[in-house]
Amino acid sequence: MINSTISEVFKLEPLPYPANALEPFIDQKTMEIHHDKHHGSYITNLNNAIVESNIDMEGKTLLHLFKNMGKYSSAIRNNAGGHYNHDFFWKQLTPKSAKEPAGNLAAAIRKKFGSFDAFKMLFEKEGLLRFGSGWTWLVIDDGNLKIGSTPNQDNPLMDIADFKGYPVLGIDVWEHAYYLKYQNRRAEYLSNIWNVINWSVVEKRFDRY
Ligand code: MN3
Repeated sequence: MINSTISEVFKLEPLPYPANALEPFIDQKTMEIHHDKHHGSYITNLNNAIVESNIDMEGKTLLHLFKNMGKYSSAIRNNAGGHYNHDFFWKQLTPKSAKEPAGNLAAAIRKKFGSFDAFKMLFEKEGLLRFGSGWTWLVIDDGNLKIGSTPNQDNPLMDIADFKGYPVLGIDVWEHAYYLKYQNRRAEYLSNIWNVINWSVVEKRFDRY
């Protein structure tokens, strides 16, 4: 049962590496503002919206909200998505990237897209096609790998998403993710992001599916 005296349902976890660890590909200032301010605000606003909407979160995860998102307000949609997506994003980045996937995921990518390079090209293209703010995803849907994108803070787990599936890789293409270093050059941000992907995290997501 929701207790209105509980002011924190969700909390901001620290980054799993120092804020400057992903330089030169993602700069320290961007990481600090993006994590502390943007992600922090999504969590504060989500906790407030849960109380205001009187949603019973006892024993429930964000997945419960995503499966029923059609019933909730845009504040819940934007901020629950914002919290989940950013948590997902930080955890799949690392300064010690293997630069390409291995194991089952590597084999599945080759089978579906022909090669890892062909996959990267399609993924970057999808990221450029997303007009305005949103996310680009690699998902598994019914056993198939698919590339797609969602607007704003939507994600493929939401019942109302126009692109659905189980996410294994998700890249933030909001300007706040790259503007300080790359300004309008989203293509350059996307081509550089491969230098900091934690493929072992992405592989584990794939293998868990
Ligand atoms: Mn963001």
